[in-house]
Amino acid sequence: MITLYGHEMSGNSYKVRLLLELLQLDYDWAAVDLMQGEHKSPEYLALNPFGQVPLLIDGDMKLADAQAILVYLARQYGGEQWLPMDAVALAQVVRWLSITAGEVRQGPENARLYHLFGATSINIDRAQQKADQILTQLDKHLLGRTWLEFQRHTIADIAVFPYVALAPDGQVDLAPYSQVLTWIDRVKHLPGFISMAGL
Ligand SMILES: N[C@@H](CCC(=O)N[C@@H](CS)C(=O)NCC(=O)O)C(=O)O
Repeated sequence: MITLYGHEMSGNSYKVRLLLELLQLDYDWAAVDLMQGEHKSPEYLALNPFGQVPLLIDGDMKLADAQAILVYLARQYGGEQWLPMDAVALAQVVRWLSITAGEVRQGPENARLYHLFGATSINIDRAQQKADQILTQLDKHLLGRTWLEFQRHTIADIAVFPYVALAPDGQVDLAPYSQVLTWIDRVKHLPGFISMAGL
């Protein structure tokens, strides 16, 4: 049995839920109350010493980090469609997982943390600038493409989608990025798609 520990407003938790749903897998959802600090409780830290969601347990396997979990689920239950193993193709997908944890986090994800959750330690001007940069690049990349790579959806799309689509929560306007908007709509029409607040 699969159990996903997460928070309903966490885009990182959501991207794992999204893939679980798209793969039509059964799983239990274990809500972790981030607002009450449950993720820093001794019980939760025993599961994930990083004190973060998401965390996935599948039988004896315990794995933290949204991108790592997407890789696991894709290979364990999804196969070539979601994560190809050819050296070049694999690297192309992993590039987007890296961009998600880098540029997307520094940009739209941090802007959302600032505006929606009051994370005032974030430099909002820098987050806005980073958001504009990555959205501009993404828009250019998507021109003439249906999905991020290979003209089919992979975990690259699932990893990048949440914090890009949630950018308006961080007062980042998506209107100038027409290719990005079209791609967001395409992801929302995948069979089995589930939404979250803000999408
Ligand atoms: N690298 C991790 C980051 C996870 C992460 O930042 N989770 C947030 C919620 S979206 C969290 O648990 N924040 C609480 C904290 O870091 O104390 C991933 O991609 O899953």
